[in-house]
Amino acid sequence: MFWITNIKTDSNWLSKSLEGLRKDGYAILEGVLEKDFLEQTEEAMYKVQKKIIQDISLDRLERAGELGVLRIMARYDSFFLKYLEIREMLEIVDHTVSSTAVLHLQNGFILPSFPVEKTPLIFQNIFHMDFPRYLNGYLASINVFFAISPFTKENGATLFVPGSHQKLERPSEDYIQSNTQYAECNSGSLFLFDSTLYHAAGKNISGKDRLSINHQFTRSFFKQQIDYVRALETDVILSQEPRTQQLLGWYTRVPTNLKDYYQSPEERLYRKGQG
Ligand SMILES: O=C(O)CCC(=O)C(=O)O
Ligand SMILES: [Fe+2]
Repeated sequence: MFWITNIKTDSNWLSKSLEGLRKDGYAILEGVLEKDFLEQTEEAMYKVQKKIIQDISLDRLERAGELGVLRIMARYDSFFLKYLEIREMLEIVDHTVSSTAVLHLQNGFILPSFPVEKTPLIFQNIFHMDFPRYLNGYLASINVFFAISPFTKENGATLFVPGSHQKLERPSEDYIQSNTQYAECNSGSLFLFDSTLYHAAGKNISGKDRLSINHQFTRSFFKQQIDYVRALETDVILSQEPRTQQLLGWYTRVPTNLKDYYQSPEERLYRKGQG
């Protein structure tokens, strides 16, 4: 069974995706993002890419051995915080890592095209888990990956191994080779997966960039990869929806002094029930 459905035509999209996630470690939902939102995203991603290159330099980015990864995009353009308001994504988060979950990371990808057989082998395109810990089947982390470009075999649609999630051992290379699937889908789709699922970027040989945005959400007591509360301006965080603040880690801050520690419950930096 290939778990793919369209939220516009399937009123059972949520239960189906949760079933896919549990049984095979993934589900694909089409029809989540509208055309104008996709266009805004594309424009904003290229602008952020320029700013990151200015900030960090191409040389340093190349030395990091990544392919078109845009980290902390929201620091360069708060437009990307709008993703944290997408209803379908929030419903999925609520039903998996809970309504108190935090954003572990939000990364954009402008995956470049290479001539056939010329794609460098790096972390992104070697099979891996994004949450490399097996906790006796406990679901600690999920990924929500948006296809901003259509995802095709030619442009490097994410590859994944169905059923490889929540396993103590890495599957053999033979098993990976013979069971790999492509997350082929229309632009505006969401590829949901258990972060212990083995996956990798495909090879883009289409001649055009493949754009996408990955989100990883964890239970609130895992450390974020990026401390978004410190990465973003406080004003920007305070002007967000309470749920966005929650996801950014506003209610899971760690006190540094006794005044903060002894705050009244509603003013505390770390709120009760963050489990
Ligand atoms: O770009 C993709 O399709 C996957 C990238 C990935 O898995 C990662 O960067 O962790
Ligand atoms: Fe990954």
